Amino acid sequence: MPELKRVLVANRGEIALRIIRACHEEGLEAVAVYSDADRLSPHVRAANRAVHLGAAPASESYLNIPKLIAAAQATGCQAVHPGYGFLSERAPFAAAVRAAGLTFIGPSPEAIKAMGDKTEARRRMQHAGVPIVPGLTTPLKDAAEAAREAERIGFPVLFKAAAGGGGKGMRLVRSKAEAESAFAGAQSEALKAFGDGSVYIEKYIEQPRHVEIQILGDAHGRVVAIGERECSIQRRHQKLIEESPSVAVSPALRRRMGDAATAAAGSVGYVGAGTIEFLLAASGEFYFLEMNTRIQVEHPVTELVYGVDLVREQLRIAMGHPMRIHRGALEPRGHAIECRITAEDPFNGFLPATGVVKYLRVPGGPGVRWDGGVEAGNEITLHYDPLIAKLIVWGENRDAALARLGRALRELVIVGLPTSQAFHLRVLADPDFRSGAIDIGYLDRKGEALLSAPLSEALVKPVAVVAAMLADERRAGGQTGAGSREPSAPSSPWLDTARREGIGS
Ligand code: MV4
Repeated sequence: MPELKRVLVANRGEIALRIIRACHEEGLEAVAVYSDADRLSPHVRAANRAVHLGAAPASESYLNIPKLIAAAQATGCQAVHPGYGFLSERAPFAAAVRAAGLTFIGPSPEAIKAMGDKTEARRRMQHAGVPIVPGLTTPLKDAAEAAREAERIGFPVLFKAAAGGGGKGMRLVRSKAEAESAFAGAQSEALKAFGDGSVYIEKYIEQPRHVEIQILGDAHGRVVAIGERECSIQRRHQKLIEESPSVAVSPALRRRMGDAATAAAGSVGYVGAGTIEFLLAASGEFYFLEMNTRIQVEHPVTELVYGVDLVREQLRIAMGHPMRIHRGALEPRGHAIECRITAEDPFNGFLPATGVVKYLRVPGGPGVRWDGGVEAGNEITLHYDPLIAKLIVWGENRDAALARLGRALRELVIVGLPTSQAFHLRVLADPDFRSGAIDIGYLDRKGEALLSAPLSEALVKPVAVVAAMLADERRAGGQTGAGSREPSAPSSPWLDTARREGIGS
């Protein structure tokens, strides 16, 4: 049984802070790591100790395996938590951590590798009785075979990179005429992106939802499924909004998908937190897509609805504890929704934005959770992903959660750079989103229309946020004398504008 006292958190930003908090609640010390760009980041101060890794580029810092192992050893850590992204799904990292005599807080290198190879994953799922999308479970040999198989399976089909994930090296083919060149395109893109040009073929499922099942496996061979997350609101394979439960999943379907996910994880002897992604077709049929062998960005919606702390469970599982969570005791309660607040300009093609966060007012109150990794004064650069924070709300049902999300999004003020905030408000106002009539094509179809709605926030917003800032300043320190601490009822027309535009309070 590994004795755990101190954990190296091999990540940055909000997930590093999330893991440090879990360590502290579990009675463990946390050691942070940071790059030149993150000297002032909250995760550095939250940890018991912090180790500087090097320059801002990830190759010099958060992706540098020898530096991370050296940091863990120099600070007397017994374990390494990889978070998500960076090295979290690299089997060689998990193996290097083990070889250094440390515990990797996650699955075995073998499980990571098996699930990272998409055709091997499909073979294993087929063997475990998990439904997979019709198609092949081995790579195609050449363009002629690709065209033959496409005809046999029936159009439309998808060519996918075996080493892939995330949509790279993927080609949709609707007719025989396109098949050979699409196969070649997928091959060369896969080779460029992954150093492996292997491509396989699947039947294309039209307008499905992306529904994923959270699982936990312990070191004693037990696996439980902890409900689903609806993740269809995404743009170019980046999720923007996630929720649990999915409006499309009945209790009976939840049980079937949970059983499939449990079998999927069990088939690779999975230990730790993981996610089984499914496509849920309009027909109600579901198909295994991929397994993510890490804690995911959107894990909090599951935590709020199921009353579990997934990161603490990861730590306990790594310590060899048997799972405390039992299948029979897992019932969803209420509804949770997460919005990713990113440094991107939705009005400019979601162009990644840079700059200093000059002012940050975080929403609060009942049912609101803010998982952030940035505070006022921090600079957002292009070195890392654009996630500033996740705003997660809980309500007793979906309507209550939607109302709370609108309220919380209107409390949020970020000054200094464009963010996705205003876009979330527009999605939230959309009747299709509100009714749950969504699929993976939702933002492709609707994104533009949402942005060209009548408001001209691009002009109004700077004025509104300055007004909100001034109001905050006035409330915080601009008044003297007894009795003056009551918040004054703001009567400025600028604040009225700010309110109308959904900025400030
Ligand atoms: C599919 C599909 C439809 N049919 N496979 C996209 C990324 C990769 N992880 C798998 N993806 C898809 N695979 C079949 N057979 C549609 C997608 C897809 C998608 C899946 C989940 C979430 C968003 C998506 C956006 C576009 C396409």
